[in-house]
Amino acid sequence: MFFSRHLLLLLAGFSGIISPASAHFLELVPSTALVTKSGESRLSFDIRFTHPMEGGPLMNIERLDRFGVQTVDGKHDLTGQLIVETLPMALNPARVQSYTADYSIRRAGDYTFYASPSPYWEAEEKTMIIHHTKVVVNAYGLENGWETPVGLPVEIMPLSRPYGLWTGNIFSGQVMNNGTPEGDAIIEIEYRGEGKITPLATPYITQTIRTDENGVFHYAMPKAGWWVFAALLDTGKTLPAPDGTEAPVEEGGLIWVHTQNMP
Ligand SMILES: [Cu+2]
Repeated sequence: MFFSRHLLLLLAGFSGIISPASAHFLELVPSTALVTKSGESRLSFDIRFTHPMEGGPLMNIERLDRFGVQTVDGKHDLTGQLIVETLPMALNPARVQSYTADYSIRRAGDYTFYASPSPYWEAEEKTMIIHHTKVVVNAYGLENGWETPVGLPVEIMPLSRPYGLWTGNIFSGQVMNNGTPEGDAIIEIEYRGEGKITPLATPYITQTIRTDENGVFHYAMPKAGWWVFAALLDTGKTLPAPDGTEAPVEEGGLIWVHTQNMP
């Protein structure tokens, strides 16, 4: 699907494997998956555009057009909380922007955080990429909203509650394209290995599954940690590329879920 220059450069290091199969994903990862005591209630987010399994390289996020939280009270804009983080980019003398943000949880309930970066020009694919991304943090066990859509242009609706999952659990979701189920969509799945896992071969880096005709998919997560599910759609939109020509837009709906080993 994807032919990523970043990946190829990375793989040149390990055994000359050439593969077209890996992608970048927007990471929206909170400091804790569940808030169970007040000491955990100050969340900090790392918002990065990267390859989660390999833990890099980073790609630039020019700006975040959307960053907020949805609770039982509605949506709250959090773009004022964003702090730009400028980090050196591997394999390139340029520096790239990522973001961090803090958010203090004061009440029990479900907190759905969401972010949409400005379109990213993927030169190798000649595509503009936009990843609408969300993650649900539950506080103090009150379940009141994880199943409520945020209303992102492309969005994965969790059919499994997206927190409190054990390692090995199946995660089920439904892909919505402007509120309508998207059948036969491609879902890419990646574990946030942060470069600590050496994949035996490139197909292990990104898993690919297809939804059924109702946009529904299922995947069993074999390891504890953070997993991303990305529905990547060609919605027929175009945007001007840096050279001014109209380029297709890959619009993604992403959800991050966390798994925990059973003690
Ligand atoms: Cu990349």
